Amino acid sequence: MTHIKLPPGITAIDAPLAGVAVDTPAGSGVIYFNGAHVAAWTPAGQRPVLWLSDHTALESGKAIRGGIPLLWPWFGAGADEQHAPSHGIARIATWDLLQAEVSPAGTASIVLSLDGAAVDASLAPDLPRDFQLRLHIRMGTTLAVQLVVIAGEEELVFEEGLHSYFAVGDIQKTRIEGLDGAAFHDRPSGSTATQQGVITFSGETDRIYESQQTLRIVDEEWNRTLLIEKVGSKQSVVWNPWIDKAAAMGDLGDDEWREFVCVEAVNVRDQSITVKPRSRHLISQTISVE
Ligand code: TA6
Repeated sequence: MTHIKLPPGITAIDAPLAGVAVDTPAGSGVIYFNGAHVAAWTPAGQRPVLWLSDHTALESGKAIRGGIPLLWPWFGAGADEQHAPSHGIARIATWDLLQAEVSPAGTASIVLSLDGAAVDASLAPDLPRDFQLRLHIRMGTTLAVQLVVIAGEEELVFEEGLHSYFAVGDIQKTRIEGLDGAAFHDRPSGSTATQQGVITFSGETDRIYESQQTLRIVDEEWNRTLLIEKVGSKQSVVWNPWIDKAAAMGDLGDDEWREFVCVEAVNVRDQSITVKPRSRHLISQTISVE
């Protein structure tokens, strides 16, 4: 449970996981302390913007399928493809609630923290223990999520990302704008290429784009456009598992591939981040409905 006084509009929850629920005139959402996981966000008058699988685990120490998983300190299985758990330890650690406020306009500002000393050393044995992570969340008519990585006495080298799952009416009637001309690494084939025009979806799509651009998710089915802005991120990942990969994932319904697209702000592989002792790095994503 939380130990700080919560303002009207933010309430403590303890099931299915400990966390806080936001419900103000500007919007609503849920943040779990497991992974500092923003699991839901719905701006006032809109459909839900973040997607969450009906089949996700919601257990302490387990990854959550949907919302905004944090990727840190490695992406996937890491550059050497030898690391576990997938996408690192931040998403399965229990974070502390540092701050919870609501503005007169109804925007909830919430800060969560993770102290390196509190992380199971066996999960990342070569990680210095004196790092600190902070997640700053501003949830209202827009959603801003900022991950701050603070090095202690030792230099930190890491991959990172905000692995956001966006709800769409039908992935087959959805396109991503803003990556035309961007180089990308296609993970299923291992090849590299340059994006021609908008991204549409007709099969498994798992690509790391070299791009700092603002992106748009244009959802024809729901007649909605999501604006995805970012700071401190040199790459964007676009992912949809499609049919076969969805069927092989235990925490994803066989037909749920139709309902979401991941557009992720990341710094991975040759864009990994090095933070000098007692310095910090910030990466953020701001989401709005146009
Ligand atoms: O960001 C895309 C990706 O790396 C995909 O390859 C897929 O593995 C996805 O992340 C989900 O990863 P997870 O560890 O959450 O199952």
